[in-house]
Amino acid sequence: MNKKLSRRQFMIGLGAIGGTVLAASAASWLLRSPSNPGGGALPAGEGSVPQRPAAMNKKPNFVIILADDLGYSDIGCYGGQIETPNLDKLAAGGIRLTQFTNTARCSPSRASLLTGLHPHQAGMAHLQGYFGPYTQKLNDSCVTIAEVLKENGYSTYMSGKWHLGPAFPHQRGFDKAYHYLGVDYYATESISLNGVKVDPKSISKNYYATDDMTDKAIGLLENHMSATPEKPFFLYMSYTAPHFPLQARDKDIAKYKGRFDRGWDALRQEKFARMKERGIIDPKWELPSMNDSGAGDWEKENSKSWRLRAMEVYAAMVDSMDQNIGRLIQTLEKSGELDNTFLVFLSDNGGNSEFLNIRDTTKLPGGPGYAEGNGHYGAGWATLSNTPFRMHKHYIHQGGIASPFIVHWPAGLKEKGALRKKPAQLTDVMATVLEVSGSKYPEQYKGHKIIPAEGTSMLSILKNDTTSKQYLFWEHEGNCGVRNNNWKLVKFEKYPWELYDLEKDGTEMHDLAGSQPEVVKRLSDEYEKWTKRANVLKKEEYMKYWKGKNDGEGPTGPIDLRKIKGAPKA
Ligand SMILES: [Ca+2]
Repeated sequence: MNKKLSRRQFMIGLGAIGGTVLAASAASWLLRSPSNPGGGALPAGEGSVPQRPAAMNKKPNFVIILADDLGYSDIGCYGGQIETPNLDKLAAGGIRLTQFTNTARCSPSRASLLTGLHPHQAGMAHLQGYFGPYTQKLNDSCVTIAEVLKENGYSTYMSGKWHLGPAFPHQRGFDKAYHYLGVDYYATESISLNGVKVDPKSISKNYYATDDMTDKAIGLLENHMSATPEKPFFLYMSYTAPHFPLQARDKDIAKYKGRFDRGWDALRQEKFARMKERGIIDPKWELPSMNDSGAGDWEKENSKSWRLRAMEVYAAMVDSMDQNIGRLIQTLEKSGELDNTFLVFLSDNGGNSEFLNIRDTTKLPGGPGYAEGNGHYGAGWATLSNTPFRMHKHYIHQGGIASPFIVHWPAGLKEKGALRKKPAQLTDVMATVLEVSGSKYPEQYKGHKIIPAEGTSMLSILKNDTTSKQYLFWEHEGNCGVRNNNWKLVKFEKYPWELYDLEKDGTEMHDLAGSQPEVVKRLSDEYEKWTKRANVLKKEEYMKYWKGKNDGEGPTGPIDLRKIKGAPKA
């Protein structure tokens, strides 16, 4: 396959026959900007998307769009500075949750999202690999949303990041899955379709991972509408953006030149005020200091130009993802399926403060994003991403686990643009999918007994902001937490429990553990019961299996808590 193929020829070569390419120029979902006059990232194609005949099955489709390392308030409709018109439009036509939480890290969050279990129950409490009973893959005691929906008559597709070890997605319920193993946004060597490597030579020279993942997803949807339009579908669109390395297209980076020049302190204050004005957060809440998240003051930052470039590239990565989401939504709209699609957008963990891995911080590599990969944007910008919350990816304080959560489903949710304040977590997505689709969750699957689903359907939250959910639980790397109504008990590994009243103090600034011992006891007892039920090991228990070294994905969190001003001493 040395000959360069068009995208259509390429898709046919991979078995996605019958698809047509969407005309990007006609897109109502591609809102244009001065720096992006064409609106779309890729050339326009020909034709239209086939539509499902009206008399056919009307079960809702599902599309879950997952961002990687995106903070709670990066996107426009959560008060952020980054332009995300397509996500904003979904929010304006749908519902936003303000108290949705993930599991603080890539693999655990993905495991919980897809299985409806806590990650420990699915074998994926840590990143893939490493830790004895925390296996290197989803275990046989869980089922994925794809497996459940496939058993209930759905076609199931995926494009993007998996990060759940073997078995790969086509072995866990996906009919067709483009699986991206790499993290480099310009490397074409690590894409497979249903486990078969895609020839890098067949991939466009204009390749950028976020665009290509979307292309592949659009191809899968177009093929579905041609080949099996009578069936409902599930698409898991799992972006790597804006996870490091910081790499984006020049035109997208140029758009953000100068946008962050005033630094994270001033921009965070402004965002905080905007979030209050828009009702995303409570006016009573206070803004923690940057030091509460291990970050320094902008004025004392001595690599400002490098930092600014990093944030401009990060913003461009999010902007690019939004443009691509626009193309995906346009495909759904043209096929006539958008209204009947239960579409979710969320992030797998909070903004990431892991250490910078660039030796010479005075160097600003040119070209598309950074020439030398693995750059991070650092704790200062991560704290801006997670405004108004404390801490970042890895941690169970709100900055680590708070996620944007947009649901767009015009056929089932009549209210438009509303905010919902009741708390929910990743396990609740499976429960919601089961209720919305009328699907049965199996007691057994392929001869294995399956752990009962953990979640509570979010449909009542989405419709009228009521919930029957009593407790929410989290654990990652020894950091842990439990929430019951307004009370949240949370701790850093090895440190004492902290107690917060999240209604009055949603940013976790006033620890009430000393004055409310009975609440601490009740919640900590529930937490201990949960750890036994959900196979949650203490860190010293799973660390005895540790044979590797700390390569940034090891067992040690990214910030030495002793360096955090005000942090309790061990
Ligand atoms: Ca992540």
